[in-house]
Amino acid sequence: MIKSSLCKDLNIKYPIFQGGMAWIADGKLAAAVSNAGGLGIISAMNADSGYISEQIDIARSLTNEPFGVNIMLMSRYAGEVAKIIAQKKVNVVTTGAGNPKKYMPLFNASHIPVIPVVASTAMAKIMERSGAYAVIAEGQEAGGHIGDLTTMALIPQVCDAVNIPVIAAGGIGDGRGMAAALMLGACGVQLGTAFLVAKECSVHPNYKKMILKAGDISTVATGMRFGGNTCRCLKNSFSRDFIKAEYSPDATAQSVASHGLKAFKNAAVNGDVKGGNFLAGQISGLINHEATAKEIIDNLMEHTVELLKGANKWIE
Ligand code: TUI
Repeated sequence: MIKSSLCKDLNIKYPIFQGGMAWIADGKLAAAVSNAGGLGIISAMNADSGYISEQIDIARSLTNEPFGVNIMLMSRYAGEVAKIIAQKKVNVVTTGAGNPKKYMPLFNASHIPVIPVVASTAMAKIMERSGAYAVIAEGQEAGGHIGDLTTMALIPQVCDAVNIPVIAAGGIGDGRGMAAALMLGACGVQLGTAFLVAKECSVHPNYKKMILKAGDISTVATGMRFGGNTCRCLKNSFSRDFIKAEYSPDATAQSVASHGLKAFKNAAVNGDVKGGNFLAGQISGLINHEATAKEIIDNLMEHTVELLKGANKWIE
């Protein structure tokens, strides 16, 4: 068993979070991860509070364990979603793609721990000052919206910068990644891509097939030219056209910002192999078979413990 303050504070068995993947992480997947001892997370992506309310009810009907909701801060519904989360007393809130400062008083008053995703030490310190319970420090190996630093460089620097728990994300796909993250100073991990192929994940089967087929160099980051909207996804004709459009002389930051949005849903819901934007992390090449959320978590824990127990093989 791994000892982590997260387990006691959040009432979870293992310090493993499932990432709030847009159009993918629903109430059914979150409940399966929570039932397996991790922290399942429902993605609020660009949906309104009605959808989130429904997904919270679905998760509650499938598990008695704690779970969270991820608010995507660029969404125009972020405010109404925050209110529903507070009303329904969801156990944990994570946030992504921005600064959640204006929602912190609401969650602090409702005693809901807030765990923002950060991509820099500066943002981690701002979040600590705003009353965040912990931060998820996410490196650019992750799928979806990403910052500039790698997990290897980001985690120890964030751990030195703040006195709240740090959860590592980005590039973690198995026990080796989890053990390394703990060695870098994190007290838990968040995995997205690895849970995308969970049997309980309702994403379109074409999405799962593409992850299972992917290798080490199958992902690319779009939106790098203007910054602020960089997204990692699988290479396909959508990503090639995106990068071509991005680097065309008449491209602007605005034209690039809105380019990929509709295509997330097209990938996750319709499985449109050519026109979809298949968000995925660099560890896609490590994911080779479908398994239940419980199998994924048990395997992860078993290998992490085995590696950490064997770590003194390096000491003479
Ligand atoms: O949020 C994610 N990944 C996502 S969200 C998403 S849906 C989407 N919809 C519209 C536009 C963009 C995305 C697809 N993938 N990951 C968490 C994450 N947050 N990664 C990096 C960050 C981040 C980056 C900068 C958090 C804070 C931040 O601070 C910027 C600031 O405000 O200074």
